[in-house]
Amino acid sequence: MKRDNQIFDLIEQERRRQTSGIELIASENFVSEQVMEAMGSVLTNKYAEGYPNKRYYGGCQIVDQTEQLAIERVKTLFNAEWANVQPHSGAQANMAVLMSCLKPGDVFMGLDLSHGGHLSHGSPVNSSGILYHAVAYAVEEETGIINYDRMEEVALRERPKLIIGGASAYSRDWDWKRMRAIADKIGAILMGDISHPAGLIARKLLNDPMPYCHIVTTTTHKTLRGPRGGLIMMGKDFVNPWGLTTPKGEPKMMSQILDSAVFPGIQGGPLEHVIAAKAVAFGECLSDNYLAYIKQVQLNAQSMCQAFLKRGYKVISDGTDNHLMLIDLRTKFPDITGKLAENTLVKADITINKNMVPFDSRTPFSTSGIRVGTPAITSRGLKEHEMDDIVALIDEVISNIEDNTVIEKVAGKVNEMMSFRPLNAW
Ligand code: DSN
Repeated sequence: MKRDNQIFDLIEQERRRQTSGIELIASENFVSEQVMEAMGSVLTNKYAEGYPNKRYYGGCQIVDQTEQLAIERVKTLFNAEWANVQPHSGAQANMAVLMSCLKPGDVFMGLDLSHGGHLSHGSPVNSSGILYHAVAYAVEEETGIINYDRMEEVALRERPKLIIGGASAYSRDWDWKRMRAIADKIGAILMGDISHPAGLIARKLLNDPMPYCHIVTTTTHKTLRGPRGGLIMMGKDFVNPWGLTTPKGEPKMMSQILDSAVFPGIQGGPLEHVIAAKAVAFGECLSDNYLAYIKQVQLNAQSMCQAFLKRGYKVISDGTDNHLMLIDLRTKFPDITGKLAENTLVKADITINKNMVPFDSRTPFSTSGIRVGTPAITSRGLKEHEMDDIVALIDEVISNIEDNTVIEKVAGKVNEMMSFRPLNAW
């Protein structure tokens, strides 16, 4: 077969873009060579609908082993009793949990999207908000931090059947114990979506949701530094609270309901090449080397946060516990939108994303904020003393938003800074 130069030339251009720039999108990362190798392997050729040793296709004896290894490794990593590693994404994992715990029209509660929540936690344009009745809790305007007393008030008033903790743009740790107490008061299921800080949680740098949440979901490609994908876990499996029984009349375990929701509920054949890459990533996450990496991610975020504060930027909640921070540009640059900042920084080879800030006066398409995270630059080998240099470059661009000469000069510095760094230096 003739090589598809059109596509491979574009892939090479993307490799160069990733290599020469400073990547600060909080949800992105650079995987290791072996994660990439597993993803690009012959496992992509295999159909394996079903679960290990219960498949609808022959020839699954090898992929049964890779999938089982992924399950065992992630259970060890998070101290979970049960895991399903098949969800194609975090949104799919969340969809499967909602389908398992709710009927169409049922009430559930998540963090307001404009306060840092996720599309799949009840946005009106996502299946979570279309099929179910979503209500929201929020952060406090003065502090930018979740007020759990207010959360409890919303829960007691709205009586959601499911409560979701977790966010896409929230820099503080979660009080899972308090959330479980709120859920227990109204007989709700508590789900923790730890997609963003999963790596910090796995290595005990943040509060552990596993003892408190009934169900935990995550993506595998953010701080976990694995392939793009999702998974569902339970610290402890439990009998479903709705009286559902198996064909033999035995009470159904929650694990059976969740497995059926993933397949055949919302997905067909699992991506066994991606599952093998997840297994490789989980193995890496268990290593001392990853522990050093994820500690550095947190240290870099704290250092970057200080660098923004020092230059007069408003950081929501005035700090960070995890790998990201949300900057409200209005304090320093009232006329510059997140969209303009994002587009201009891209010209300087610095990638961030525009983001709504709590109580934003602008729309999600323009926004008053930017979200910045350290997992990807930490993978490139950058250390805490280099965070100030990066923030200085960001500040130079935003302070000279219409000056192409300055922007080009910054791009040159960025390219020089990144020129000798591999994508994954660990
Ligand atoms: N969770 C989003 C992000 O944080 O970028 C993607 O869905």
